[in-house]
Amino acid sequence: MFRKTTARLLVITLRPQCRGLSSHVQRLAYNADRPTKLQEQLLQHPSPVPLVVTGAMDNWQARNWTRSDLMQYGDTIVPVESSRNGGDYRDLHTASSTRSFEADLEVPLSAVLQSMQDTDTRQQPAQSLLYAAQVDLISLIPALEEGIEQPPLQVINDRLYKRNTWLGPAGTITPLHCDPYFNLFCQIWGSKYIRIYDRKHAQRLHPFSNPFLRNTSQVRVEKVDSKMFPSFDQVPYLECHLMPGEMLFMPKKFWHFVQALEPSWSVSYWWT
Ligand SMILES: O=C(O)CCC(=O)C(=O)O
Repeated sequence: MFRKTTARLLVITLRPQCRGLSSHVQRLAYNADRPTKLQEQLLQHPSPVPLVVTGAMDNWQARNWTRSDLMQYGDTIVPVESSRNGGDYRDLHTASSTRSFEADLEVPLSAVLQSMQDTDTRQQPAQSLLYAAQVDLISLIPALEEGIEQPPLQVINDRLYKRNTWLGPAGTITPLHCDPYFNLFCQIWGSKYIRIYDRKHAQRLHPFSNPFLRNTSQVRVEKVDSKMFPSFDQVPYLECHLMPGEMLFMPKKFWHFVQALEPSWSVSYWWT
């Protein structure tokens, strides 16, 4: 696989982990009168850089939908990742494999929506996090298309590789990894903390040598082991809190770490 509280609480716990050279991803306001300009702005540079685009999702009806609205599709079976105690997909491929992470489970969408509710109200903090990650939910539930607009980039029409949705509770973590695609990552509900490293720093991020995990870092960004990775905090990075209604453009092979700060729904478009 090419992968994977409230806002303030997590921001405080994340920041002290890494005192490296960090900057914020620059923000760009979308001009609805000149939609074709966006593609130029994102891709015109010989070396494109990450950018947050604001104002390009104002017409997405899905932003106004609630979890109860999605419950009408609650019987739809969706693949999920299930994690507890900070487990993630690396556990499937490493010797320290624990039962704190399971992939390829299938559950009704209602269970995911319920898990979002539980973590939101913190009624059952010990429960597993159910994350419908990297799923094309829109193909499973075509009615969702009504609330999700195709982003105004011709290149997505011409060279789309995969559309993914990411639906889950606060606290889901996608470990630091890179994908061989451009990515327009659109935030519908909730906010996410995203940290990005330039592809040129790949070797300083300690990728696994295991062929299944070569695109994934051994470093747990949320809890860096500074004895094992003493120079990790010297690697410069960009970061943002992606808010509902914002899109994040990421160039190919840029490394990224993603943590949901609130119950969250995102849609991403990967192209080659
Ligand atoms: O939102 C996430 O948890 C991960 C998203 C991601 O890694 C991607 O879009 O490539």
